[in-house]
Amino acid sequence: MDINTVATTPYDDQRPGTSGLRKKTRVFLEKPNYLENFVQATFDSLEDFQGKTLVIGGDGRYGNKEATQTIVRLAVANGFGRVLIGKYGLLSTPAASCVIRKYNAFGGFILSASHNPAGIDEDFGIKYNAGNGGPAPEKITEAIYEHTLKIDRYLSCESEDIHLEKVGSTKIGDTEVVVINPISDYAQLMQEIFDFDAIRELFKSGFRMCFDGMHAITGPYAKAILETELGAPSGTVINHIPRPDFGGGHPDPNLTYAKKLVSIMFGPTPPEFGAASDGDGDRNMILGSNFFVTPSDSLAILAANATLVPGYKDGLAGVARSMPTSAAVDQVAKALNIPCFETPTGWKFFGNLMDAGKITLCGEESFGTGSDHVREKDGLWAVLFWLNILAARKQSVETIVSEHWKTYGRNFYTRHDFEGVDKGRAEEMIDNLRNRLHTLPDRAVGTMHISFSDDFSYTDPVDGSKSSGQGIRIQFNDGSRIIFRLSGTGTEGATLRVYIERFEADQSKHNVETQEALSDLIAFAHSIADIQKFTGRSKPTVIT
Ligand code: VG1
Ligand code: CO
Repeated sequence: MDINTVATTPYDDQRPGTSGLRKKTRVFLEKPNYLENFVQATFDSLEDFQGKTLVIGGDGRYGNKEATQTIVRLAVANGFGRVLIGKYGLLSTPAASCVIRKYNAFGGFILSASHNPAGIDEDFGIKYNAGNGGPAPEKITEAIYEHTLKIDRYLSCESEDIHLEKVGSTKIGDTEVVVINPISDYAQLMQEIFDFDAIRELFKSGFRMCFDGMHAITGPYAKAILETELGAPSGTVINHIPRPDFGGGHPDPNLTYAKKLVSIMFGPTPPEFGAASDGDGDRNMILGSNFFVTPSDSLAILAANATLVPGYKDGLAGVARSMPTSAAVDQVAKALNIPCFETPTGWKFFGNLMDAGKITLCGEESFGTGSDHVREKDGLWAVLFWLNILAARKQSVETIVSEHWKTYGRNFYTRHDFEGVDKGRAEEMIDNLRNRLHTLPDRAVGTMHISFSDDFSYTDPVDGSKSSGQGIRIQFNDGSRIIFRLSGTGTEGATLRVYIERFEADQSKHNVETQEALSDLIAFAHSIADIQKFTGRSKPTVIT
């Protein structure tokens, strides 16, 4: 088999963002060698992978299969010994992480733009995960970017397309290419962690739930695990067939985009439990009957109830949350007397902490929760965790949450997104705020005052690497916080995210509506950052 060295020219726009390289699908299709350059630049940043295993899988979006075939050819030409591919080119993000770990792979590519819409006019993405199953750390993503700026050739080979529809193994040159069942390894891992018997009993007793696959990757996983394995009635999983355009929807599991699920859970006869996941299966939204669980609260509740789950019965080594995530889990860590780490946004920062055994659970406010069972956030895992708790406590979702607030206090929390704003102006706004940070401390807002403000930077406690410019924080003396940062996952313009939090210990004040409970802080955020002046918007596009 001949290996070809193909001449190419570099692009200057391939720096991986919060979660890999995301662009309009047409950019991948129309810019010559756009995907090849990124994949070769990744290989060029890595060492000693000859003869080793590479995993490839994606969320099934438009372009997934073709990209898989291209990557196989590059992997063969670059000397990988084995390539593992999910059937049809599919693997949810957490399943890819599971497969990389289980088969001791060198690393893997995940083809996904997560919750971003899919299709020829929407988004595509690719992300490299390392041998621990987690997103490549900044050291590697920066090296990849450096290589994309100077690449002048890539290696490929001429070979027939792989039959992605059939589980089995073939050889191309010296490389073994194996198409695997994308569900079974992941399903087995879930069975090892959770009390499947208790959850089976729960469904047998008449407990009902609705899971929204949003026409993305988790549909088949949820069908196999919830319905076939755990005995939930057929029809429990809705929108379960993955489509290349995600059914024209926006597979972002929140109150705005998971419309069908929300109409069922807030309708006249809702089931006891509702959940949804995103395009690539790593996010989760948790609902009770007529009740929404904030992701930050969900993380805290999983931590507080972890010992009810067989996989965590011996307790937690520690927990971590991204900086803008509410401090609800900090309260639980304090009570459990375990460490709590605060990392920059994005899953890549949790990996080192898990590899070093410092944390067991972690999460983000953006509907991401996970543990050291893999090195990605995991949507269905979070749903099973909740089911395990519900089976053990035999209480409603709402009761579990309000009892949690009673014990630990409530962290009122909201995120306001200003989508599609002008990038230059949004950056100016952040710069302007950064330059005024030193003037803020001691400033009074109502009965509170600002105790400190900074531009968050993080030093990894394991390898000492430093990440700066991770978000403007304004902290008040009562624990309230306002955070400003720009999204790193968009493909058009900029998205400004404003995160607002207030701690309330007084139980009699726990039932106030969230936006109302935070209204003074919201108003202050608008005035201190001059949001209207810089973005032209007086109101956010999405409120979570
Ligand atoms: C967003 C979220 C972040 C998450 C990232 C990837 O990033 O805020 O918490 O880790 O998406 O999630 P940003 O930079 O747009 O705020 V996923 O499910 O899109 O891989
Ligand atoms: Co995702």
